[in-house]
Amino acid sequence: MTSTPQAVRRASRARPAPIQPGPGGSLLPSPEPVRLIDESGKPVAGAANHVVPSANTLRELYRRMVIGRRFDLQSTALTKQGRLAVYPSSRGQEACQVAAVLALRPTDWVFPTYRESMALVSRGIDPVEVLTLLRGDWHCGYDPAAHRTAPQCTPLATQTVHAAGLAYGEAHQGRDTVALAFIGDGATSEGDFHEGVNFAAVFRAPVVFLVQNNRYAISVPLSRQTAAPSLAHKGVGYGVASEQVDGNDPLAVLAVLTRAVEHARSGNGPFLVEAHTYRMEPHTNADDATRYRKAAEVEEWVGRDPILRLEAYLRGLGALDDAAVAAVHAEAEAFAAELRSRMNAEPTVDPLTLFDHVYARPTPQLLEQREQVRAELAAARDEEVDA
Ligand SMILES: Cc1ncc(C[n+]2csc(CCOP(=O)(O)OP(=O)(O)O)c2C)c(N)n1
Ligand SMILES: [Mg+2]
Repeated sequence: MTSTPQAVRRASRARPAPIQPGPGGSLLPSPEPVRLIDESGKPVAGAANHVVPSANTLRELYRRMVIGRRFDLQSTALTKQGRLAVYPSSRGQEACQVAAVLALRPTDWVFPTYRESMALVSRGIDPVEVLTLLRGDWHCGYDPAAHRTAPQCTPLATQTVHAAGLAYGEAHQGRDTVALAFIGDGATSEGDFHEGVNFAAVFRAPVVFLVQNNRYAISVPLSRQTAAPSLAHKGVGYGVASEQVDGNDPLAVLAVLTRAVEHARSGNGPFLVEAHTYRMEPHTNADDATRYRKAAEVEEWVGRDPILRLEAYLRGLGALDDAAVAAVHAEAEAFAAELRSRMNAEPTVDPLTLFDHVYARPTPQLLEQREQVRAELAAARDEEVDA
């Protein structure tokens, strides 16, 4: 079903119409995650009801995934050099991070968690701005309105409610914007996830909920998180069409997300996608994952590397050769080198800005505290001069 923005607007005002089933004709996800290529990059039989993205689109997906991984590696290194306070890596989740961005229009909105730095870089946001919060600053670094990207959300699942509200508001004003909310497997146990998905379903808000099931919520494995047959199955209880996909199959992730975005944009209400993937690194640089998982398990997932998989597929197609691969890697190296040198420059931070933008009219207490900090800074400067 396709609707004009006016129709979406009318539908959102009227009594909720019956929920439309998803692409498979049912609200339930496929019994097995959708796959278009296997672990060696060979096309899988029986995937005919999914549209394989064009070679051009897949080459761009590959390029952004390689740059994304290099960015991720560089960011982890920056924590070791004391340039970042903390970094949650998404190495191994490149297919989800980049395909989500490619499935959207620049006018759509993204609601990321702390783990989505790679997706944000892929969306074209300056990497230094993306890392601002993780560097320890008090703001998110980039302009959310200009990039149509909400600040990276640390309180689990709260971004699902923000996404539902924004999507509902956009539809109400006659625009066909889609909001995509990233969320982790663990965060689907949060009350806010229930509220966000339920609100979006009842008011038919055009939201795509992308659950990256990377098997862990810090040290808590999926087996201790839910008794549901899959996280995608949670959709049916809310009347939300859902699908599960092999999150390390870049073709499948892009194909499924493209359909999910179309579903939402066409006025059919929200869509829930569960991408089965794996967190290759510890939760953050501050975590020791060897305390709760075996090296053999990590090794098994190394063999499912989404980048190598896409590369093998594109080579098989004749759409990628050694020279093209080398060019992409050279571009990724240059990207990391520039990021390194910009992040190694000493930041100039005025501590007094901490007090700006808290209230339109600062409270007397805040003014008092500001004055206290200002006096302390002035005294410290005087001491430096005397020394
Ligand atoms: C409301 C809330 N409770 C607890 C935390 C602490 N916390 C931070 S990350 C995390 C695990 C989240 O796991 P998951 O949703 O699977 O996302 P992942 O980190 O694996 O991407 C927890 C419990 C938090 N940030 N917010
Ligand atoms: Mg997780």
